[in-house]
Amino acid sequence: MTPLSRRHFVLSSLLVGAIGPRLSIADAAYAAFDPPIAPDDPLADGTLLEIIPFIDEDSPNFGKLKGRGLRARLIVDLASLNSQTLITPNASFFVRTGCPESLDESKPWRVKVNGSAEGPSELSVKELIGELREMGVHLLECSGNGAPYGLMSAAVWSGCPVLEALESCGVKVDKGTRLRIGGYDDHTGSRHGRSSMGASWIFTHAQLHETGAFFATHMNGAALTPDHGHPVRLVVPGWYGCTCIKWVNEIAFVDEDAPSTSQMREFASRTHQRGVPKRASDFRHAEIDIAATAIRVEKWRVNGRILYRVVGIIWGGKHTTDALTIRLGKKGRTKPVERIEHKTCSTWTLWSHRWRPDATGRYTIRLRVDDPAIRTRRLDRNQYTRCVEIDEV
Ligand SMILES: Nc1nc2c(c(=O)[nH]1)N[C@H]1C(S)=C(S)[C@@H](COP(=O)(O)O)O[C@H]1N2
Ligand SMILES: [Mo]
Repeated sequence: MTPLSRRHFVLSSLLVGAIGPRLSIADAAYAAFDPPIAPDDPLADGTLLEIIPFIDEDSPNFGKLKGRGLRARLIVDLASLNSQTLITPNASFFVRTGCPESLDESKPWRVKVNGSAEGPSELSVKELIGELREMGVHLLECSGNGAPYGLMSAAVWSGCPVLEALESCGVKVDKGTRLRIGGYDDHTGSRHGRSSMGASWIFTHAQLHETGAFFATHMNGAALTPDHGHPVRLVVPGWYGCTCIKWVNEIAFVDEDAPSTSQMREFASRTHQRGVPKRASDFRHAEIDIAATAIRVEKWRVNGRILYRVVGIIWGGKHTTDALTIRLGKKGRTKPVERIEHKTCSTWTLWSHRWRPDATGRYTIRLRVDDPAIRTRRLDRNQYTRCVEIDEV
């Protein structure tokens, strides 16, 4: 740490004690110096006073696994994200559906290969993966990610691309092939909540090829944990988490007119389908469009005046953009986000924006991408907007 940031840290750590509940997210105080504040930024001489909480949002028990099986959730506290924590440690990675209690790993895991003209009809994980390779950093987002948007995390994955894995096991995958990739999902005996059982998704050869979909056995250098799909899961870069099947136990060759799976139907609206297509071939790619949200609003005192800094993230999409805009409140003007270097779509990127509100009151923080060539279905619908109450200007 530089002396400057250390000074800030001491002040803010004192404040954590002094202000209490409003700074209950102690981590957020650390995060507040990051993304880094440039030496020539007026904030460099300022004092962080507090993190303004978002209003009208649930405040779950962040970072703690709650519930089991289909009801299990671990929700990430985005407020504490900084440039050092953009890779989510395994124990903090979001969980949507815990390991089924009935899953039996005492026997060697087998992945069935059904409907293939050539090659084995069953594979061990070792046979399927071959030589383990690093697949890079990829963000996963649950398609049902609502405020406070903590069903999202990023990890460095290791495994093997689906097409390559199958080819090297002698399972031929032609260009016209459709594969249904299924995972263990028997939650019988546990309570389901609103989710239903059965987890498989159907992909075309082109989709597997273009996304670089891969089977993963490791995240951040360690074997997958039971809740993240041990011994093997699918990761489909750029697509919603509902396609990233955990506990993979079946790969099936299916026909052009194969019906959509129960998982596809369950997640149809959340993956932006028109209605609930009966056939898998009528499903659109479950791509994550570029999206952005604020993750915290910092209140600073700089030379005796109050200044706010909105920190947020941008993720998803296929191409990076320099056209992210922010609008603060109904009367606010739409402005380019002040500090952003968007260099990758495979994971999230931090941005920040200083703000001096004209008046106290309630402000909605709305992000947009000012580029008609970029599809932003969720931002267009005002998903990911957040609201703060400003009590001092
Ligand atoms: N077998 C199986 N795989 C599954 C699911 C499931 O219920 N069963 N849930 C999916 C959903 S909806 C999401 S968002 C991701 C979440 O992965 P994670 O819990 O490792 O973060 O797993 C996907 N894979
Ligand atoms: Mo999900």
